[in-house]
Amino acid sequence: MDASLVCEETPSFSVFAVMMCDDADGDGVCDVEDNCPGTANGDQQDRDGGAIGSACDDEEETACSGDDC
Ligand SMILES: [Ca+2]
Ligand SMILES: [Ca+2]
Ligand SMILES: [Ca+2]
Repeated sequence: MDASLVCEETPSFSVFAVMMCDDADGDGVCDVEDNCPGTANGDQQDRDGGAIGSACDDEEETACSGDDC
């Protein structure tokens, strides 16, 4: 009788009761929606609109941004 997987325990997800998604940087924005998954930027600011948040957009620092060019 093969019972190797019959009694597989289901782990409790109570720890994730508040955080319903992965949020690596803990800024309250889910990784899948976070434009800077590794940098806390709750405002999700993206000055150049390049889909990468200003907080972690290296190119944004050097890129000329519109009106002030
Ligand atoms: Ca986040
Ligand atoms: Ca973030
Ligand atoms: Ca950007």
